[in-house]
Amino acid sequence: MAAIEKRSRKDLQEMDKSHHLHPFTDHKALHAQRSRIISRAEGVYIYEASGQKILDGMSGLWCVNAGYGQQEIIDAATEQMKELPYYNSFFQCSHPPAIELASLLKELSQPHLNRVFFAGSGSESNDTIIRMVRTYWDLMGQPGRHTIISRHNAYHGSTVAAASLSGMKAMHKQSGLPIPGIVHVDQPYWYGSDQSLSPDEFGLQAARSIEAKIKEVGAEKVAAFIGEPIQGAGGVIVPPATYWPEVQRICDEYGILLISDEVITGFGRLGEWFGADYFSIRPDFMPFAKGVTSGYLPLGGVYVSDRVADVLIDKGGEFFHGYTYSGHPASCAVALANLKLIRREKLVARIRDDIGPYLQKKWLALADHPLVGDTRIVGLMGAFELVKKKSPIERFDEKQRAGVIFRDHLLDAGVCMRAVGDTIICAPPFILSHSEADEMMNATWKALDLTKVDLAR
Ligand code: PXG
Repeated sequence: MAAIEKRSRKDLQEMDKSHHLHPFTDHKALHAQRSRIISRAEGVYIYEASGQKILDGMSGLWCVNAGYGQQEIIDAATEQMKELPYYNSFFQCSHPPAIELASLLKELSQPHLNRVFFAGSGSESNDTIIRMVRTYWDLMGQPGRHTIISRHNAYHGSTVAAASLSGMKAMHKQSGLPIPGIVHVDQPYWYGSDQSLSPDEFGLQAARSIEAKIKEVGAEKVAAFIGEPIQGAGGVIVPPATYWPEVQRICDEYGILLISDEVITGFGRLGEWFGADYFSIRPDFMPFAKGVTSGYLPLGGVYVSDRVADVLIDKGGEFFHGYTYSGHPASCAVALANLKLIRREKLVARIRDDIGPYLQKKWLALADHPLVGDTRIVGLMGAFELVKKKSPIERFDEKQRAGVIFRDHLLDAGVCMRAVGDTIICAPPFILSHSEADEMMNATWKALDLTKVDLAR
């Protein structure tokens, strides 16, 4: 018997409304409209239960990098579930998929990142890092070093600890976050600044806000700095070229651990295997999730540098931390199939040399539209900002909901992107063809024109 019953769209919406609480959702608003029911997907397209075909410009939630319907990933899950659907890696046990995956992950990353710890999600991975960072400094005889510096408007997840690392005001306001020992500094968002500095000067200034915070807190109390190479959920904030080298210098100078959150940028999205490679930084930790399995099953994890792992292993004794699903066999088998596919098909180089530059040219040309203020894109991770006036910049009133109007027109035109306020963000699957990129951009121009008409009313 099928596990999922065949039901009408209307019935599904009714049941959804009655019993299902959604993540990051205003339920009253949702119930007034009803949910979109996504019932199947293939390639770069998702299908709504009404039959509408939608080009998925967000790869699900920044994760379905290999695209939908990849048979070898599906087969890997099926085979592994038959062989060993679950076993743990506590209590001196291990299993082939986790072992194989840890070894493959090592091959893909920088030489000093030799070990991984598995989790179930990006949020869990960042929780793990907080535990490891603080344990590391305790073992180093510096138990006062527990403060972690993050950035305003960062997103590092939604558990109590990961939401504390995140720099989202609205999240902090609910439930009394951040927890103690986590502080925030400026984000490297040049377009959102008063633009009195050049991007390069601004990048240095943003990095030096970390140094100022270290001095304010006291260097002997600061354990680590965490940042997304390019901020994703915050609106695809691409830092000026001067930013990351200066952050690396500061971390080195004060002996602070550097955490590069690769949950979105990991496994190829920027046209390099990791954001740390793209920006030439040398992190002590890299949390990952999403693209490691292309979202086919949940899996997260943490790359741990030799600097930290050697101390934890040699001096740490038992590390009292782990998850039931750390290194879940089916998830690891799916990750192996997914990463082997991405490597065999050379999809990362394809982003760097082919579809990335192809999309970039068209994406940057959006700046010619009267509503588009800033355009930015690296690899297959792009954003543009809707503005009322370009120079000097005048933004739309929040109540006009320009971003939402655009997003809805775009959806009607058969393409899905996300609106973060009036910033429109896009992260399509790595298999996007040239003609699918054209389709995406044609719909974008059409939706921009319709948005302009609406906003002029
Ligand atoms: N770090 C980063 C950089 C992320 O983008 C997480 C950690 C947390 O991962 P999990 O697997 O716990 O969700 C994320 C997640 C959005 C959106 O609206 C972004 C994420 C999750 C949900 C929504 O852009 N990123």
